[in-house]
Amino acid sequence: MEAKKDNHDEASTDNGGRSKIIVYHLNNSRSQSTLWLLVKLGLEYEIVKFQRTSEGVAPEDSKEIHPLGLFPIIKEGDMTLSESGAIIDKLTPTREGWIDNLFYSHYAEGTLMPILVNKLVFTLVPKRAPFFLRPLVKMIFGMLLNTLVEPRLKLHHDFIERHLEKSPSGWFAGAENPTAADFLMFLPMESMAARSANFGPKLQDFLTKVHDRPAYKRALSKGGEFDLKAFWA
Ligand SMILES: N[C@@H](CCC(=O)N[C@@H](CS)C(=O)NCC(=O)O)C(=O)O
Repeated sequence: MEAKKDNHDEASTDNGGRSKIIVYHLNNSRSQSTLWLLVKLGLEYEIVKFQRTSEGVAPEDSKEIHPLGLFPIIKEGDMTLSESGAIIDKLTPTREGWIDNLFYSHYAEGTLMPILVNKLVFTLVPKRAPFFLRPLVKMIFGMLLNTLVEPRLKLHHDFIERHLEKSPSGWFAGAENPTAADFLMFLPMESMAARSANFGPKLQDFLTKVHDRPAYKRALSKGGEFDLKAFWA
């Protein structure tokens, strides 16, 4: 078992009568956003840490927690829940009604992350191809990246930059404080920043604002290693 328990030691609330939350955390993963939300909400939680294998995937025993073994996962009483969007909806006490909040909450995992995952896979395939096939595989996947993935990413990058330019606060729903959309957009933003040399100023401001938040800093110290550049090296 690679899981490691780390009891929560933040100043905590009584959790409003709810059971203590267990958050299953994988290094360098989406569960960093869940940790940030938990710290921000001041809920009592316990972290159980999992470490990526040398292949970069979750260890097999994560499937004992949830059959898919994908992070984040939370457990509260009898309920075990995965999917970062579902977790954020479950934990966020008030649902802010803005259309932008709704749109960006779904857009993050439904549209943007699949493109970034494509980019990651297309980058990894040539590196993992048998040595003698590598030049050919690299050429084919390089072509797919340049024709299918990069133009799409550029379109999305510019779309997000234009949206954030209109937000008075720099958060996705234009609210004074981060809402569900910001917690869900955080990981795709980090992934884009990890690889892109041309990362727009508003996107960069968004990440800087997140990084400067005390709850985020505490969540980072709780979660440990979080460096998405490792994936793109
Ligand atoms: N759409 C899911 C994606 C979950 C997911 O793919 N999580 C990654 C970490 S960022 C994972 O657990 N990967 C481990 C693996 O593929 O073995 C969500 O938002 O929770």
